[in-house]
Amino acid sequence: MQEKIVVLGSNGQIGTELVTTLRKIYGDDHVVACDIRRPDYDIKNSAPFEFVNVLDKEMINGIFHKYRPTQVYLLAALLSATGEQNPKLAWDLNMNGLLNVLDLALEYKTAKVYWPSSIAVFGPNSPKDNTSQYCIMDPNTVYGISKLAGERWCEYYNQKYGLDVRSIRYPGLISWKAAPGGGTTDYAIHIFHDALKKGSYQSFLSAETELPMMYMDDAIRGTIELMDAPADQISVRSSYNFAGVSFTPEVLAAEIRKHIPDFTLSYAANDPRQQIANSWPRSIDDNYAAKDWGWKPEFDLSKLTIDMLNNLKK
Ligand code: AKB
Repeated sequence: MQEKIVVLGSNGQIGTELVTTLRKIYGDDHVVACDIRRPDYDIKNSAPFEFVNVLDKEMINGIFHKYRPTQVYLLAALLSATGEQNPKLAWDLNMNGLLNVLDLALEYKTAKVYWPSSIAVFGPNSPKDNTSQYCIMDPNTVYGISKLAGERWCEYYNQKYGLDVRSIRYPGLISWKAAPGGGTTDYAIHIFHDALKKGSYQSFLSAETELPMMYMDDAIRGTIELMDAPADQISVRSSYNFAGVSFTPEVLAAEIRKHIPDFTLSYAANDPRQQIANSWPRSIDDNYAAKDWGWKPEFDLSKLTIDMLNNLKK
C-alpha cells in the first residue's frame, strides 16, 4: 500500500525531525506537514505544507478529504510549563485536538493514528524510580491531566471502534535541530546552547532533580518502530512507557565539562517548573515497549552529549 502520512503540528521540536525522517523513508510527496505556523526550515520548499489549526475541525476535515491519509501523527500540544500559564487553552488544544483527529480518522478509515503522551501522566503519588506501566497516576499539571485523559480516549477508540491508535509516553527530549516548546525538561537543551555560547548556565531546576530524558534520534526511531510494528503485537493501547537515560543537572554539567572544562552551572531559586519536576518520576520501566516491539535506546549520556555539542558547534 502507498502510504500517505499527515503530520499535524509539524513545526515543533518533534515534528521537525519526524517529518524529515518520514520523508526520507516514504518520499517527500507522501508526507504532508501541517502546522498553524509557517515552517522556518526546509519542509516548505521540498514537499506539501498546509496551514492547519487542529481546533478547527472543518479545517482538519479538509486535510483528511484532500489527502486521504493512511497514517496521521498528531503532535500539536501545549507542554507542561506553558500549559500552567494557560490551563484552559492547554486542555482545549490537547483534548479537543485529539478528539477531532480520532473522529476524522474513524470517518475516513485512516489505518493508523499516532499521538504522543508524556511522563507528565505520573504524579506525586506515582513511584519515583523505575516507574512501571501500570501504577498510581495522579498528574497535577493540566498538561499531565490532558495526557492521561487522552490516553484513556486512545484506548477507548481502539477498544470500542477498532481504531489503530498508538502512543508513547515521551520523557524529556533532547535535540539540536528545533527549539523545545515550553516544557519542564527544556533546561537539558538550553544548557548545551549556553555552555557553547557563554561557558555557563543557570538551571531553573535544582542540582539533584533527576528526570527521565531521551535523545531525539532515539525518540524518532522508537516512534517509527512502534508505528511499523504489527498491530497484534501492540498490547498497550493507552500509551507505552519509554525510557532513554536519567540524569540530574549536576550530572549533565559534569558530562559537558569533559568537553568544556571551564563550564560552570548555577541554579535559579523558586522557578515554578521545579514543582512540576518534583511530581515526575526519576526513571521509567519500559519493559512493555521492549517486549512488544523490541524497543532499545542507543544514546546514553556520553553519546548524546558528544552529538549535541558537535552539532551545535556547526
Ligand atoms: C515537558 O517537559 O513538558 C515535556 C514532557 C516531559 O512531556 N518535555
